[in-house]
Amino acid sequence: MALIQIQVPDIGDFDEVGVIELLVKPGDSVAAEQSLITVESDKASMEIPSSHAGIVKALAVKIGDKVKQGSVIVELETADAAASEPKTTQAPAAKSSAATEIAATAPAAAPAAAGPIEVRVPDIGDFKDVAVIELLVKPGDNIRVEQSLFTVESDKASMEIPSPVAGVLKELKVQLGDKVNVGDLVAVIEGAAPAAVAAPAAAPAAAAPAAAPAAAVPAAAPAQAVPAHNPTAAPSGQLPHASPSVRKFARELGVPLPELKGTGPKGRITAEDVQSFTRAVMAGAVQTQAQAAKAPAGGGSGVGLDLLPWPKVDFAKFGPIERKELSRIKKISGANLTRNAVVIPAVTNHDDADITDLEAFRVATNKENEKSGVKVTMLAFLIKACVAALKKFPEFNSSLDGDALVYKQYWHIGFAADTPNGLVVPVIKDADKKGVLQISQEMGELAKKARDGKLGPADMSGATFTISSLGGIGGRYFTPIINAPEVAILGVCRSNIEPVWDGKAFQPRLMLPLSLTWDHRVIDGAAAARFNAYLGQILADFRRVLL
Ligand code: CAO
Repeated sequence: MALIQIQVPDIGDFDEVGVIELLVKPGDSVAAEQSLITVESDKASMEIPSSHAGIVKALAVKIGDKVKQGSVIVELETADAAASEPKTTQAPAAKSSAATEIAATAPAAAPAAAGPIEVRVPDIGDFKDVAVIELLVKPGDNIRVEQSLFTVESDKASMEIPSPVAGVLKELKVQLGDKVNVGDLVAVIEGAAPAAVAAPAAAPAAAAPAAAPAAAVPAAAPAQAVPAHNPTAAPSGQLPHASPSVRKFARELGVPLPELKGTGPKGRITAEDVQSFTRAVMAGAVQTQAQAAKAPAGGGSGVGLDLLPWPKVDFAKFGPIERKELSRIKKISGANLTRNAVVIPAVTNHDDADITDLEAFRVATNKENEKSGVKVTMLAFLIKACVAALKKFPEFNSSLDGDALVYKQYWHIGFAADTPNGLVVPVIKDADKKGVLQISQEMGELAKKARDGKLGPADMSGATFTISSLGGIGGRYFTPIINAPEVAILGVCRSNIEPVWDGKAFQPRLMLPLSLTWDHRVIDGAAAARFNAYLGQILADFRRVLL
């Protein structure tokens, strides 16, 4: 074991930057390269990663502190047995230095002559292919020296690319989503007359969080920020004050950050702000500017849920607490689940299927196939049975698109998989064309990939119907939430031997509890009851799949 001190690496010409977010706390185990804190200047916010893996012993900074190169931020206990004396080490510079270099280098390239001037991406350190996430100016705008032209973002830092010269923007050569690298031509500026070209300023001084990105867009060119960022709810001309990870989270959910009021220090927008805004929009309590623009004249129905604010409780008043960030998967799936729960008029039908014979067949098949290494699971039979029911009741395999229903001619079945980081839904594609053995094998592979965090977007997209099985764990019935834009989901719990009346006597039968949740805008109760009944018949006698 060794105790090391992680210091702020070289952050270029920034004297001091404000700590705006603590991403770890004492007792946390961190991986090498895991972000420890977020710092912010007026042009960039960046996460400072750990140089080593280990356990956080102490945080040497708190929110609002100013740090600079060499400031100790964290004391880390590493597994390294070599050193017993505390030693210091700088966090890897590559993750955080780019932002400062951009701010420092671009203005340094300032030419003083009039005429078209090509602006190129300055040295952005080790970053490659950073994405353009915000355009801050448009052709025709008058640009001042050091005025930010656009924002780029990596997974650890977001940074604004400033203009090295003053003049009129003739051409912006990048679009949202473009990836840029050092040296790329990004803009052409018609330089002002030499007298008017301001001398290149030194690298922007680090600013207090209060003056963070909000102050980065000069007042002279306020509404030239991205139009979508110009709602009445946010002060015009201000960029939302949020860390890169929060910006990314908001973008993934389609949340317009400028419309949020930050509750973090100095009005910074936190991940929780993004979540509660999403919840409020989904509940109809709040409208985004885009929604308001689309609403028919005279407004909507006028029956928003008018929810009370989320209760704010100081839990620590009542006993010891520990605060843990939600995993990335939970943050994303939470917002999706909330939308689906709030928007869809969902109803759940519960039923039981007699799987006595099917289970006997499954056990026998597994005995026969013992050597093959593939275990046939009940879930694989359920997938096959659901495909048969979806074919008989096609509206369960559809999606709503405005006033139309899209019937899919393919049967891709998603299954909920529990992983240490949260719930994911891998998809068995073309389940109608596959046998139970192949489905079992694919499911095993996908479930392993899910647990290892290796599922790609292709593994999780395209489902037409989802099954959520808690059969291996327990329970009787539950009410699964539909995975929009699908219109139904089947929840399955643990089978039990139950007494079933056969007309003469009670017989012990293995009964599987089914919970089918369906979208009442597409499906009605009778169809749902028929779907469950048909599914039950197939599971009771699997030969029906062939009919
Ligand atoms: N009734 C009784 N036993 C069942 C059963 C059922 N309905 N379904 C599975 N089992 C048994 C299996 O036979 C197996 O027993 P053996 O080990 O003795 O053979 C055991 O339970 C474990 O099954 P499994 O989990 O390996 O396989 P699975 O096909 O049931 O599930 C998977 C695979 C990936 C779906 C599962 O691991 C999982 O993640 N389940 C949780 C899904 C979830 O969280 N849903 C909730 C979503 S809403 O929040």
